[in-house]
Amino acid sequence: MTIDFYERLEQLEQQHNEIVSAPNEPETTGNGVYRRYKRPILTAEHTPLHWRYDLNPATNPFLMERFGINAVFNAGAIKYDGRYLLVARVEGKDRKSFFAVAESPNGINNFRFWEEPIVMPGTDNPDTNLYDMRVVQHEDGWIYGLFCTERRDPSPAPFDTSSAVAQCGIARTRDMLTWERLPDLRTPSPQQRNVVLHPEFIHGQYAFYTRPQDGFIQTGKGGGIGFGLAPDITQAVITHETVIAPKVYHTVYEGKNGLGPAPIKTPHGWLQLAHGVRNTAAGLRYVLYMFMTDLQDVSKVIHIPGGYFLAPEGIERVGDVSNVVFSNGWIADPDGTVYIYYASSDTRMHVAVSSIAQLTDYVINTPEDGLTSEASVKTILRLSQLNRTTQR
Ligand code: M1P
Repeated sequence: MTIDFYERLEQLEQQHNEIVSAPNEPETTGNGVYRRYKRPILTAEHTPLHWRYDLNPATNPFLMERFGINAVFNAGAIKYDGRYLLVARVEGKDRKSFFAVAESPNGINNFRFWEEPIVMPGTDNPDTNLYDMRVVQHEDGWIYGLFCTERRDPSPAPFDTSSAVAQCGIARTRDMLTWERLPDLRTPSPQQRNVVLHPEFIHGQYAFYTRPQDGFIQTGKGGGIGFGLAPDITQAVITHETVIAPKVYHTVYEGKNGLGPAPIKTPHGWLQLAHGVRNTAAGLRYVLYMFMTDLQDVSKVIHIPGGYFLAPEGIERVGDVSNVVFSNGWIADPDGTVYIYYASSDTRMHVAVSSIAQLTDYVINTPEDGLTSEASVKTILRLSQLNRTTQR
């Protein structure tokens, strides 16, 4: 079989261009808290053709894919130089993830990947897999990327090829292009994922939200959101880790509870976005929920609405790991608009748009989870009673 190399190349380029320049529209009504945008904003198809194809007709006469991309998800986010940047987790068909920056002029569409993925320097203990970067502009002047570094567990029997150890990798940059790798965070916990750096010094120290776990999959006695301080980020060691938001029976964070992006400061407190996990007959279900921590004591939860903030819907429910939404990036603009970037089913990225005012209202005024069916009914009765007496 012969193909017309240049005709196929033109088709591929046209298709790619249509995907990255597609318009995006918000859903019509929304829930009053945020509005989802209809199209996914980053997918495997958004990745540049020159990452995937050898574009030389002499060495690739069939113009076949040489390096397949499986998914683009779990992106960190930052507004840099007036541009909306996502540091996406790009996963090859070989299962390995890496980081790559995609940029948009408006935060909701036209996300284009930069020329090359990020070259993340290693440590003495080589990483097998890197993923889920939280990007934060710290008041020390650096932009930090905290991410999960996964390595094979050295302890199990040789035939066990799936046990892994997850730890928090730390890197920093000033230009989003070149990254300096620092030693991994050390904590009292055997495993860490979903570690987030607080943007401000706390008592003159670097403050970390952690997610201690006993095993790679099994949370054991961990699995909630922890907090700890480290005096030096170049040798970050947390000696005292306390759980500030635990897993709670019969809530959306019954199975696991992990922080999403770095918090956003408001006059009322720090807005926090997190993911909660529970087990079902169909497997784990990941949803997003929110809470607020105190301005003076950033480890103190002062408001926590009941239930989920955002759960997978429609196409979001299907993918490599179905029934999952996950967020590790959001951007607050000076006018108060908040762009919430979330991934669905470990496959693609989406955006939902809200504002500081809406999110603050949501977090402060949504009733807490009463933890029983009876309490839920009482909440509805209170609301219903109020509505009967309210003039419209
Ligand atoms: O597959 C769902 C998510 O599972 C892990 O998250 P957590 O540590 O909270 O269970 C991560 O691998 C994450 O990347 C993934 O989206």
